[in-house]
Amino acid sequence: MKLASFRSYQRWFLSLLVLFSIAGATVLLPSPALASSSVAYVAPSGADTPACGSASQPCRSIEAGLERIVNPATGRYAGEVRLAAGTYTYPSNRAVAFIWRRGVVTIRGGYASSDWNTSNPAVNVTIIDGENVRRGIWMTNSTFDPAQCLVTIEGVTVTRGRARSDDPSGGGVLNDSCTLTMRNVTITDSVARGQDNTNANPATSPGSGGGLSVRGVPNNPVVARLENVIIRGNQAIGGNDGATAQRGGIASGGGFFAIHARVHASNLLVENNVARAGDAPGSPGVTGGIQFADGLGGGVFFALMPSFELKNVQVLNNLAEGGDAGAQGGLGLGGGIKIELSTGSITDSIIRGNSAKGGSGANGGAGHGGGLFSTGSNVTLERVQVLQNSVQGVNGSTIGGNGGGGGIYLITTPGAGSTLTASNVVIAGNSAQGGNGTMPTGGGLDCADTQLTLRHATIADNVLQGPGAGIGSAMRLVGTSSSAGCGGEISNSIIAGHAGSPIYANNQVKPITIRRILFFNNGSPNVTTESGAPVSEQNSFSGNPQFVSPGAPNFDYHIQPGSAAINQAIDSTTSRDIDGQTRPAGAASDVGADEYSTEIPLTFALIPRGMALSWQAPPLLNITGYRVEYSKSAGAGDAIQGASPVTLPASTTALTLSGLTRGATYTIVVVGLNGGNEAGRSQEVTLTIWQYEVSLPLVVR
Ligand SMILES: [Ca+2]
Ligand SMILES: [Ca+2]
Repeated sequence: MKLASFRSYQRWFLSLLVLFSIAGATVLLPSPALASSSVAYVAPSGADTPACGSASQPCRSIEAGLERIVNPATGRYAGEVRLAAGTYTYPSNRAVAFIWRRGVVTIRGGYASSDWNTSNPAVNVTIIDGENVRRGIWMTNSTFDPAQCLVTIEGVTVTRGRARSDDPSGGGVLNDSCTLTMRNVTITDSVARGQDNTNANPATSPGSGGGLSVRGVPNNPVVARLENVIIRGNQAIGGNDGATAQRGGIASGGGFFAIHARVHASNLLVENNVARAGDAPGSPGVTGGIQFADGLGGGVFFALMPSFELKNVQVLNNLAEGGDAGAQGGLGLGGGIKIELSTGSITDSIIRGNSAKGGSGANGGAGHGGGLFSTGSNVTLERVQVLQNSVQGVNGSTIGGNGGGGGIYLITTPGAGSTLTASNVVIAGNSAQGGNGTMPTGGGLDCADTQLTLRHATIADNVLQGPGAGIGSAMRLVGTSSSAGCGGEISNSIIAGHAGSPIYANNQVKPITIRRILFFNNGSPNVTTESGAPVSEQNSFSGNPQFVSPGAPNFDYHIQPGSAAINQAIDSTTSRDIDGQTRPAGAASDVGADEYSTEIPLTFALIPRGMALSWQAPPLLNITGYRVEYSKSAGAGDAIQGASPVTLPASTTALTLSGLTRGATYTIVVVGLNGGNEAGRSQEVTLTIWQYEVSLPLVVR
């Protein structure tokens, strides 16, 4: 069978090069001496006078505050701007806060004019408002050396930002080559929109990073650390082309765009963002035979990233949509996340409700990778749920677009490897819909030309929709040539609730082992292969996995005590499950993402003369309270919090034990109670309190 969906994925590269029309401030000054440091105060009640900036005489604008922290000897920033609650604007064509002098600068909101010492942004809401005409924050660094420019942004909400039309990237916040730390920040309702073209021009302006754009340069990647950041309701929009032109502009990263960057994000919410390519009504929609007007990464778009690390990230309800054209509708790729030529990991995260949709045209645009689209990248997923995402190839008057990889789509690009290594993942409730004349593929996962390692996965209730029958309702595994193919291992997993044969493999795949899978409530056979496909199905079995609450609205794929999955894994080397519970519990590991266990997952860290404990309630158990028990070495004292055991209500899942004896050893266990009875317990941990206090807590799992 012909697999028309593989057309020209390599063309992505062309789109990126045009992004580097960076208008950096080119002020030639001596290299920074980051010696002195100062604080400038800014409040809505202040005034931009020559003497402003003190706590008693705050400035009114962030711009004025920034100028007060410039070290006159170097011309560099060396200090901190504190913002009192309120809304900040600035009549500039650049940004409300334009950070261009390099050096070291912190902008921190959340203060009250009556208390400049404690930032509490939840109470003292501090808004940077671009008024739909300018960026909120723009950092630029003419040296492109991230070590020359260190920026911290804390405790602010950036809203209604607009990227400039000469560089439509980073509507809310744009960072070019500054080392960035962003903490307790919300970026919302901002837009990066490419310029419209009115004549034939293949360089129709793309829009990228509606909320946030982080750009390094080749061989000098920028570092961005995001903690407790919300990116919500932003848009990257490609410019429109006219009827005689070739195509609309590409859109990438509706919420968050990063290129040549090392991104470390924890507690990041990326929600309701849109990457929507430009339209070219009446036009081919194609340049050079390959370039479509594509929407790439509705929530997040990463390209050429040496590393990324996403932890506790939620990517929810984002949309990537191709542009409309007369002939060829654009592609929608990566409704939640699109990753290109990058290496990194996503852990303890949820990718849910995202959508990738083609644009309309005589040939309808295709949609691939509703939750995640990865090309030419090395990606690790650990404890990730990919739920309820969708792809949609749209109908066309000639032919519709393909729809593939409702949850995840994997492919490579010439010269690059592609791997996905995933364990303890749930891929459920995703859908792939194709346009007229096409077959939807890979309801949960579509793997092309990628080395796939999938262990302890639960793949359930994914669907194929469209006028044509689809293939691979759970997953499709294909090669596109004799030298490239999806290959690898799928093991100790559950595949359940799929119409039709759940797994399809064509005859150009690399060797694939499908080992020890619990198949339940799917069509048959378990695996459909083209003749000659090197696919080995081993030790399959069947039985009811007894999920707790599968499908909408709960998508709870924990297994119950009677599950057929329990203790059925063979040769598992995965040490924890999706809850962080230890594998194996009982006689052997369970297949699928969940290990049925009464263990209370416990995390702890030493602090001076004590330890900080936190734990999660295990699934299924009706916990009514906790008892923290500890024993101690001879001569050691009790914690200030009380002698063992310390009893706590069910709503409390953290405890700091302090006032412990230096050098003494304590052994701790957390017991979960149901009424008076033990329902579960943590593993025991034994810790020796520091004899000498050190500044950095050692975190041990
Ligand atoms: Ca077990
Ligand atoms: Ca579990």
